[in-house]
Amino acid sequence: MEKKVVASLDLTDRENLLNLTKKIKNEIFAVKINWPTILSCGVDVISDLSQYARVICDLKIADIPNTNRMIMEIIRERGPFAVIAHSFQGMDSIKALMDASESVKVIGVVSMSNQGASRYLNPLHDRILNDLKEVSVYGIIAPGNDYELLGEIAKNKDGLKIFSPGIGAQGGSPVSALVNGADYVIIGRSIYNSTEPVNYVRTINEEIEKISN
Ligand code: BMP
Repeated sequence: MEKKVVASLDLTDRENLLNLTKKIKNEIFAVKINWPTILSCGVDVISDLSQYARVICDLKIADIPNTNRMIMEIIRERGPFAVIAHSFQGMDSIKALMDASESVKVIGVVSMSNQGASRYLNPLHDRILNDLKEVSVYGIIAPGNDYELLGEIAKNKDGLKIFSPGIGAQGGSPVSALVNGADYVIIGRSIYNSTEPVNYVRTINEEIEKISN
């Protein structure tokens, strides 16, 4: 069965990050890295990690089309699987990323898992999702700790892949997120702060296999 866990390895030490990636790579769909990792380890950490696993660069890119294109050109040379972009800034910016992406997939943020997102971003989820479907991104971000919102988004996702953070440290459960429509669950601290990260992910994979049968 295809693995459903995306390990959000928000580590700032390159050796720790590479070691954990090597240990965990067969148990996960992808590794996600964010600004703390890229700012600490340098942009080439993307190509270093890509030797072992699919890499999702969570840069939440949110700029004008020309700047988005420049960012994508720098990232794509390092061979990641996907890049996460914000969507609220408009589809011209998303299209610029996609035009420059070559084989890199674009994942757009539809709604977020933090509490403050309920004020500005999350009420717009319908409009953002419809626009992202029109430009045919590969995937979207929707919260794995708000099952009602996740379910609403999932109903309308058509062919897009839903990646859901907010699992573990932020209260969501991997199984509940998948049952409510996530295609992949993004899990960070609960994995990399675990004393036995590989066993921890194996246990989650076993729980997921049970609901898939
Ligand atoms: P953790 O499982 O440790 O809470 O990490 C979640 C990861 O997903 C972090 O990298 C965070 O920046 C990211 N994320 C999130 O938590 N909520 C969102 O709505 C979108 C995210 O990208």
